Amino acid sequence: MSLKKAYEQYFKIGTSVSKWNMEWPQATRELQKHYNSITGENGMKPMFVLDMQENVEHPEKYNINPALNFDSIRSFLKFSSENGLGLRGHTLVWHNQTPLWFFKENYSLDEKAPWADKETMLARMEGYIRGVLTFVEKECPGVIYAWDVVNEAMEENEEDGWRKKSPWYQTVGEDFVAYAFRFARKYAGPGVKLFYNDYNTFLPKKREDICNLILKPLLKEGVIDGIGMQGHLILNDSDLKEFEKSVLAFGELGLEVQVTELDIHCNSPEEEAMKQLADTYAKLFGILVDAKKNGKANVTSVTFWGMKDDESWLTGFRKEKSYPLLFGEKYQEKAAYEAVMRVVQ
Ligand code: 9MR
Repeated sequence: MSLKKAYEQYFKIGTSVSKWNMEWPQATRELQKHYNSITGENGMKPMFVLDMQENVEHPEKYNINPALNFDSIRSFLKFSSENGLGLRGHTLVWHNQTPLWFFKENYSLDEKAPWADKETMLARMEGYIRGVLTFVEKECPGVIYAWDVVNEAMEENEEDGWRKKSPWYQTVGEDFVAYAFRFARKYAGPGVKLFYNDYNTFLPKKREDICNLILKPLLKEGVIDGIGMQGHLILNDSDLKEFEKSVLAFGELGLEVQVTELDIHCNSPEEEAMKQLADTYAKLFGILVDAKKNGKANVTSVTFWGMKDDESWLTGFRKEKSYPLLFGEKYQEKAAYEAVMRVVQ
């Protein structure tokens, strides 16, 4: 049995992958066995696609149509199509992992240089989205089934609404989100689903803000298909009742719901902690399966953020060793794996 087979009738099962994962035969075998979707953990973000040298050296030439380099994206497309995996595109418009010079007048490397004006930034945004979406459609049509068009436009602190420090917000204003989705709709291939993706989407105020400020206006324009609930949770801390409320609230809007970056931070590998982790995963998958089965939310994929514990970003981020996933260092199945399988068996 495997994850993707067990969940076949409910939703796709995915994982984030690094460029190294795609080069290791054992990782490839695991990917073929358990998953039918992958997300580039880093390699498809603007910092890997914007051609710094070209843009910075020839700003007059590229000022409103940035030079792009598709090598990294190409490797994900090739790997996905060779291994029969769907690919989630992550991500087009984000405040992070997009170089600061991209937002500056004449692509200046000087941190104190003025921002480019709104008109210029909208042209750059359209040029970027057009470039990426037309490339992937020409190179490997149909492989990318969903794009995180905008990532994390809401504030980290749930009280604050819009993430006002984002260079996108600074240069364009809050309608940067609507523009991004309009451009994505204009250039995306047929059937490609457009997502808004964010973390802590289970917090009540953040859920409300996302619904009112982002999802409803975009739905009205017909330019959005789904919401990505990242799902970076913390063991014994994140509230699964609230998580379920969000799944249902987003589902009720008629959007597809995808869990796009699932992991549950847990700082101990001891049996008791691993049992708690397993229980939490079982509850979470129970919520998702129930919502899908009973038509309460159209959950279409669930993606883990990492293939195995020792590769998780969380150890660096939390500054303590984390054991947040279903597989251990040698891809051995943990109690959490068994628990997730039991939900549907
Ligand atoms: O896992 C990614 C890590 O390797 C990068 O250093 C980090 C940089 O911000 O981004 C991580 O992935 C993030 C994802 O792209 C968006 N949501 C939050 C994820 C964890 O930070």
